[in-house]
Amino acid sequence: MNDVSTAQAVPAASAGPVILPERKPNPPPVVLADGSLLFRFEDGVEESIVAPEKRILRRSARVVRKTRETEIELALDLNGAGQSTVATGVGFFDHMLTLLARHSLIDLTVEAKGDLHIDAHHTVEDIGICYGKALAQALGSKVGIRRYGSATLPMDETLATAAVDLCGRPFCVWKAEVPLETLGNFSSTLAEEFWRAVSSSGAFALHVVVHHGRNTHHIIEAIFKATARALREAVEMDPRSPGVPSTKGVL
Ligand SMILES: [Mn+2]
Repeated sequence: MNDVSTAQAVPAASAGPVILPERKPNPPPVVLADGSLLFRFEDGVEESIVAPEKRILRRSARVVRKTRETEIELALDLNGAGQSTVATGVGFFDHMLTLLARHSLIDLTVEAKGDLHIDAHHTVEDIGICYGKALAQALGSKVGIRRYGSATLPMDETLATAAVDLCGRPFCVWKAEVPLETLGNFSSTLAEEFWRAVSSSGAFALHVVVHHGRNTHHIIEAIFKATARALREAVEMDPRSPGVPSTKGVL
């Protein structure tokens, strides 16, 4: 789908940037009772984000996004314990999101109603957009984080590597041969769609390499688990390095 608003980081108060939509909402954003800003766009897309000064928990974020294709409410907490409540209507994807939370220790709540009568494409991609936005929002100014993370992870016959750099620039390199197969109502091609959407709206570099593997379920699961482990490392606070982890001073 093409109605994706590209996110832009705008420096703001202590809790870090609010990721504002790039295009102009119409009418102007409204402030909701809980302090969230609600943006409405002419094509029917609605997005709401929690203003930093209203955030109760640091390093957490909530994104609500409505289009004619999907309605998604997603919240995450970087200081989590790996807990999740996930209901997307796509069983295999629920399985992947649950283990993403578990192995990244990023708590995750997702409630999605998508146009599954067509297929799972819009639902999976739009959840990726929301996950990326929430990640960027929760990271804020990125002071004190490790920034880089990588993991090589075996799952039976499959070996996958994921590496991330939370650098503020979107880039996704996908070197994975995933057999064409539909797992429940999840097409195996959607794994790449999801991670491309996450890295793009989260503005970070993600490299995924599958060294070898045969079973489609194992290959996709190894990718999600490796990326979860890489993210866990990258978002973690580094006690030896208190500032922004960049020689530029800004990420
Ligand atoms: Mn499994």
